[in-house]
Amino acid sequence: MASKLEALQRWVNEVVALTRPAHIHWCDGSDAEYRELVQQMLQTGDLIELNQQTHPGCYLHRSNPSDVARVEHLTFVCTKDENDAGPNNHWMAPADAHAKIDELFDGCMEGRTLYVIPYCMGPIESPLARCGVEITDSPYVVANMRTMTRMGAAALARIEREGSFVKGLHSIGELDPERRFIMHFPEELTIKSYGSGYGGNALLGKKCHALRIASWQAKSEGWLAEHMLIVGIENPKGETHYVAAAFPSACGKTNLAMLIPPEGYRQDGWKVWTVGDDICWMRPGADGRLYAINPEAGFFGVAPGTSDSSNPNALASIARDTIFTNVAVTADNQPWWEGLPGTPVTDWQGRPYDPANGPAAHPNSRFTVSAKQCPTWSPKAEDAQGVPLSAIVFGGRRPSLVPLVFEARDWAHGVLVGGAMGSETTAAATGAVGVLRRDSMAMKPFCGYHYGDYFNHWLSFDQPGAKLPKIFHVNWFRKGKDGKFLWPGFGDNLRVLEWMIARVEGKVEGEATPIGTLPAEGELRLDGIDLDSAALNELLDIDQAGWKAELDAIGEYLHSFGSRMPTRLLEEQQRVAKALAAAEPQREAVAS
Ligand code: GTP
Ligand code: SPV
Ligand code: MN
Repeated sequence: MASKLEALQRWVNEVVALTRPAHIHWCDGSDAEYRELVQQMLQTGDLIELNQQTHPGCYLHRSNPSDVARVEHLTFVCTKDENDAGPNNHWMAPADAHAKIDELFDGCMEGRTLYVIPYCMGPIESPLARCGVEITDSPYVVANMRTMTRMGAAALARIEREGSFVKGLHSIGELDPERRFIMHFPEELTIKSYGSGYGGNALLGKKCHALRIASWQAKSEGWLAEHMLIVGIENPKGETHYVAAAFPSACGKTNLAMLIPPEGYRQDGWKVWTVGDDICWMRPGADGRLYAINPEAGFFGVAPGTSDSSNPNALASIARDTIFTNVAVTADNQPWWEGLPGTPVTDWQGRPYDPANGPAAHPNSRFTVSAKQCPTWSPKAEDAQGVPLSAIVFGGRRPSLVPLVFEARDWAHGVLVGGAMGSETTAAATGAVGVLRRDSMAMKPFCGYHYGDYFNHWLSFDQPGAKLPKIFHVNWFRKGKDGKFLWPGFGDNLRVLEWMIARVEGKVEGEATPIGTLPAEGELRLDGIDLDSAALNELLDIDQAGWKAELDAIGEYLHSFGSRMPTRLLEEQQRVAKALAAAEPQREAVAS
């Protein structure tokens, strides 16, 4: 073995000594290897074959019912100094954390196969890409990592060239929630995850590496690792603007990344290109603009609600060669979830479907599919230099108060807007659903260090000569008095993106308000949708009293991060609060 791989070999040897597997397999990422894994999982019941006529190459995996989402209360950032992890993370001293989890790993792979998965996050030739190696005893994890990352021989070759990689050790253990931890050691570029086989807990290249560890690396190296989709919007002239958007888990990233333009837009020649649906790594280029890559190679998307009307691109992507996790099944063995036509006969736990047991598909059921199968997959997604960003968008589930869209007045205000983000919790993590919480930049569960330092790092990009993207905030989830969403959402979100791009190009004025710039009357293209002027008024309304209370709450939240909170951000909160206090009691309605 070549010298640069010695560190890898040494680590594998250590893990073998600790976990004592019966077999060791180095993954090469080949088709033959994948076929063999699938055959083996069909035999063990880890995978169930779906209807191969309607869904060739598609399989179903049923998780242990106690293991169906990320576990934020069992996820730790283990830095030498507790302050470096910040109040936004659970912390454990590195030595204690290693001791605690190594005890669980002791002998845990007896009788099992240990898989060594070399992977690359980002296009193999990209200077922005980073490599890792995951060791796991789960063939399901291997199969998913093969789709979600550039896994195998090419990644190993890059690791051999560079000599550095993130170490991720994973075992499903007993799948016992009492014996489950997801631990991060950013100073050691190491992850240890025990006791879960699910998504973000187990596919260590995704949230653990590409967000928690990468955000830490990005801070010292001058870039950003973010929980954002990346989408290209091509106008009828053939010009494409790239937009990155941070929405919390299960709040619409995959949907916006794969958006289908409304009828009138399609006729005019608008096109949408998918670059990424969950994670964005970005850094300033030589021209001062921010360039973004998607470190992933596949989609691990929310199944429920994915339909021909909401997201036809996703539906087309998952017609073949897809692993479904925790969905229901129809009488003729097709995958099924709430939002699809037809009826389920078997629920996500394999029981005969009974509505009394709740939804047929688990609300956090998912599909794993190669990004190449997406009809709108952007050719630029493989570009080693990434795509230049015109806009950054923040947004969450806000049933009230927050308007459909507003623009931050500058970068520092944009950092405040992202930092102040709030959203209702969803089924993507265990715990209560529908509870409003602050989720700065949609990174609450994923920022690998102190939020105060993180905001400071964001502010630091505002340098002389920087040509930074404009920052916006959106809310697709505002509800009317009847409890229904006011905005049609999905494809119609392009109407809002078009306005943002018009702002970027300086083609519309907007209307300045204390919280930011909103579309002025007539600036949102609304032909062909059923939206009455009362609904539009409500969507663009600014409730002064409500916003004053919101700014107070934001101030309190920022102060909760103590002395590491940049003064610049506190000043920005004060500026907006003062502007609100000075404003007229009620902003004029803008509807036509
Ligand atoms: P993660 O993969 O967990 O990070 O989620 P995500 O942000 O990619 O969310 P996704 O696009 O899968 O959407 C999650 C849920 O939000 C689905 O049930 C969608 O139907 C719903 N959703 C997405 N976009 C919209 C929208 O514009 N309006 C409304 N009302 N719902 C939406
Ligand atoms: C999320 O929860 O934000 C996801 C799914 O994208 S997971 O991979 O489980 O993190
Ligand atoms: Mn996500």
